Amino acid sequence: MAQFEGVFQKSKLHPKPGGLMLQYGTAGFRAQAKHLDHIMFRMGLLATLRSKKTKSTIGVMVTASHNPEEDNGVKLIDPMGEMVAASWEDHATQLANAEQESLLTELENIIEKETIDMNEPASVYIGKDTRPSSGSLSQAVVDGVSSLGGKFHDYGLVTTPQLHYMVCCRNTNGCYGSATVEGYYQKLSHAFLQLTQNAPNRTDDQKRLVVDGANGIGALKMREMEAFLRSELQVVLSNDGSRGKLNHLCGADHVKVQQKPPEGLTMGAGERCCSFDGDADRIVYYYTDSDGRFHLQDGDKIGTLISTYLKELLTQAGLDLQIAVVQTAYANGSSTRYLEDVMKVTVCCTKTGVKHLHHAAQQYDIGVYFEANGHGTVLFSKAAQKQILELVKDPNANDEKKRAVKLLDNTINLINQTVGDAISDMLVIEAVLAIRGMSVQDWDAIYTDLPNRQFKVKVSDRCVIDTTDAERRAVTPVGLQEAIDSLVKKYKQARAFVRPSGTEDVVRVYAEADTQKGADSLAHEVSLAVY
Ligand code: 16G
Ligand code: ZN
Repeated sequence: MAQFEGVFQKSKLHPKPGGLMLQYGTAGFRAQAKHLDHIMFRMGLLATLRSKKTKSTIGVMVTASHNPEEDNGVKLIDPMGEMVAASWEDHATQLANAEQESLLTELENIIEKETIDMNEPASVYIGKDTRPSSGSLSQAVVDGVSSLGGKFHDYGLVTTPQLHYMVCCRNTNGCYGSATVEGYYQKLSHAFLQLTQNAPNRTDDQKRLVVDGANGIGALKMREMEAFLRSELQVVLSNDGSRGKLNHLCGADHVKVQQKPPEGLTMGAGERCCSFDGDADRIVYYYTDSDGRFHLQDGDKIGTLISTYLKELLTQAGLDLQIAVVQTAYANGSSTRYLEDVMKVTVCCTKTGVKHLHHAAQQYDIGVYFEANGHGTVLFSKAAQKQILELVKDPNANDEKKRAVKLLDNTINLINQTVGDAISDMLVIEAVLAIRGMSVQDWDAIYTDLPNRQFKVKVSDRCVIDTTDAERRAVTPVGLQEAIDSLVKKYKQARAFVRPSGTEDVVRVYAEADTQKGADSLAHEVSLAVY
């Protein structure tokens, strides 16, 4: 243990409040910022071990995404920019909950279990969002890394997807791009400008987009990026952090859950608007029509728009690649029906949480994944990218093929394949609308959402609910699913499910039906069945 004396001494500066137990959940650790100092130090330690194990750079992002400003959190990023492997989530929880005197034992357990060679070098990339607590918490991560002799690069204020991107660039020796914020802007803006050349006659009105930055890091980064876009996108930035509080009455989560526009944003009738969340890994679009009615284009609509565009390009390019859309139980039934019946694309449903969707999307040539809440991206298999690149270079391809494959190539470069990215997704959506000459209203009209309602139910122990079939059916408690089935039968075009939340101590209830009244009433009845 002598080699860890330095760790032991340093850890005393980041003491764990006795008895506090936290779990590395769907989105890492999340809690009130004041409880997290020891967690950050320990995640610095764990990231260093993970780096030694994988012989790669690992990322540590300090953020609590859409949660209130007083909260904070931390997520580890694996070598290719994806979420940390599930077995290491358990290590994270063990290490986080060890009392001071057993910290070194816990550390050694992990080293032994994972057969880590402590002589390997370690490298950790660190980023943070704009929360007041993020500065000192990311310093605690630095302390953890340094106390184990790891090297670190502190990127300071970055969006979550920017840090994922940086980690991937570093571990692929620059093949994915250069591991700097500037490199990120250059790669994305270059691809965007190439794409918009295919829509030369856009008016200023069509180039204009109102962006709600959730008073967070996304607003800051959007400002930095604007110059790179050379007026091909004219961003009207609201909730830029100069006045309002992070995520308060604004941002993607607020808009999606409340189904209404954010505060602090002026929107003219028919004007295209979008909201980022607090760490800019989610986006939703919306507009109000001339009758003042609010229309939301959530993750399902985004996934549909992008997959339709890609499918069309594949056909034009004559490429035989399988495209699939990955959704969760929350996907609106209309979107699933449209994709399967009209678009004839494969639709696959997974459990909630980005890592599940990401993993499922990796199984296809092209996997488009979006959660209804606006988190998503597109993954292209290595083989698919190779085929596309070969066709770009093919001198015998006719003009239609050439155009389509060039568009595909630039679209790949515009997409952040490591994780959902509000800025990248926004540019993809803007490019697709421009190229296809679609207004936000045309996009909205692709299909009509079934009315739906979500509720949270407080129960004494949410873990008694166990689900199967991608969380669409409850296995326990006995009788619950039968009760839900018989309630659903009372409504038209209805569907409902319950699942224990992975981030809050509640059970979530979702219902949809042919009318809003029906969806509300079904959600209410199902909530009562949960008690
Ligand atoms: C986390 C997940 C998000 C999921 C949400 C569900 C990541 C990066 N984030 O925020 O994808 O939709 O949890 O929360 O995986 P719930 O389990 O409380 O409903
Ligand atoms: Zn987020």
